[in-house]
Amino acid sequence: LVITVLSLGLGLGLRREKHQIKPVFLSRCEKFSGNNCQKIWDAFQQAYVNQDPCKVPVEAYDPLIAAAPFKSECNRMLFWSKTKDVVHDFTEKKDCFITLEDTLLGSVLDGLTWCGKEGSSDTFTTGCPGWTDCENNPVRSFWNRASAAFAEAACGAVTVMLNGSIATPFHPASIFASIEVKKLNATRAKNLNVVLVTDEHIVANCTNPSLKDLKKELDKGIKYNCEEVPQSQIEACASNPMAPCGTCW
Ligand code: N1C
Repeated sequence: LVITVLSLGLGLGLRREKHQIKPVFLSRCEKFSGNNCQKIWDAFQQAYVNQDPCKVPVEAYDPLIAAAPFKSECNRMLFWSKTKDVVHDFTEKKDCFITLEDTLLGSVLDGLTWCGKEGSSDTFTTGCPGWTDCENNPVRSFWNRASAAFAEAACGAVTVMLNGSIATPFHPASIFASIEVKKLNATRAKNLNVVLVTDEHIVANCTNPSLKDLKKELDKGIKYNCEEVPQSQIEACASNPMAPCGTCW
């Protein structure tokens, strides 16, 4: 009996695991019209299937990015770091900005975990390396590659929401600092507007040393601006359908 229950449980577990991510990927993908989602799935899978899950380089996702490229939305692109919840509350309610999660690839893979295994053609969703377990894991390499491509497409005035409730709003280890800022190109991006989101406990303001570093790292020619904005003001503006985009801060 013990063996039967064990093998039944194992069998169910494995079967569930095998069939989890593809239907989620395809149904999320189908919400964007005019794409061949099966082709995009194939390009996704080839990046990590049958690979050691700690040896998936960022370039493995080049064919995926090519299959579903980001289009430039001048003056509307929004980056973030440690402000995901307030950012997506705002973008869900108001059609002012585009984040990576509003694009096909970003929305399809947001919140998912996946990896392959050497000698297997399956996609696994459990037992995968965590973000810091090894650098070249399939999830981390994807976000690094997608973030680079998204930032390369940025043009006009670019906005970033950073967190004023932490000591280092522009943290060197973040994707925003280590990848996106470096990909902003002055021939396309003209301004970087930092919205420093604050709550009752302001830990960092616009004079924060990490923001001086951000200003220094920008490609020459990109104009820098920083504004401290209470989170309550952003939430109130998001909830007011009459408020035009330019009036939230
Ligand atoms: O490391 P971060 O923030 O600075 O990354 C955020 C930055 C944004 O501007 C996005 O364009 O990089 C992009 N990005 C995502 O869109 C994204 N969606 C989900 C980066 N990471 C993303 N995730 C997950 O959030 C990812 O698995 C990683 O672990 C976090 C990074 O969030 P962060 O540290 O707040």
